[in-house]
Amino acid sequence: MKLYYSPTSPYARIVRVIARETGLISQIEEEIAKTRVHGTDYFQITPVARIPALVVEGRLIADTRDIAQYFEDMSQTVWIGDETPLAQTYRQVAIGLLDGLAVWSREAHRDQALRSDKIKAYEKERAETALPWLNANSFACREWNFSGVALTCAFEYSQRNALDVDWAGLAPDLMAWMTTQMARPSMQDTRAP
Ligand SMILES: N[C@@H](CCC(=O)N[C@@H](CS)C(=O)NCC(=O)O)C(=O)O
Repeated sequence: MKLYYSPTSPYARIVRVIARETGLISQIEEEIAKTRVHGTDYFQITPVARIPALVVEGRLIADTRDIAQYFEDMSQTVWIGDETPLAQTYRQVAIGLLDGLAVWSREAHRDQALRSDKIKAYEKERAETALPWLNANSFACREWNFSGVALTCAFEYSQRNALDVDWAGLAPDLMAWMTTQMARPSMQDTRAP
């Protein structure tokens, strides 16, 4: 199977980490996809040209969560599993936080004249609201599962893109836990250069 990614995408990193943790990486060819370029050949792989995308025997899986679910099924390990209602909400908030950070980063990297302070401020508010919630609920959900991987990737992504969020102040317990996860070989192996 072939996994399309970009070295800086936090979404791709989630499934690249899980691929390594499960050992499935030995069956996966990873290829850097050319996104956000007019006329890119990548549209022939996936009609929405987003990463990550996994192609297995001609079948396209074009969503992070669904790729993780596929890896779970293939490896008989649990990354999403049968979630409790709280664990499900936790995952949704974790990914919602990451979605907001991605918008914020994209905004921050646009041409200076096009950047919107309003959008950046709103995304900062979203992150600053999500983090205390994630911290408060982490007693039940702090696990090296899909949400845990997503949050750790989201943290490193926000650091790399210099997004001004006080993770340690807003989510101290979560931060302490993530710090130990960042040392995992799967995280080191997928860290953006
Ligand atoms: N909902 C998608 C989001 C993936 C996503 O937004 N990926 C970004 C990279 S971080 C992307 O492909 N961007 C290229 C583009 O927007 O054209 C998922 O969960 O897989």
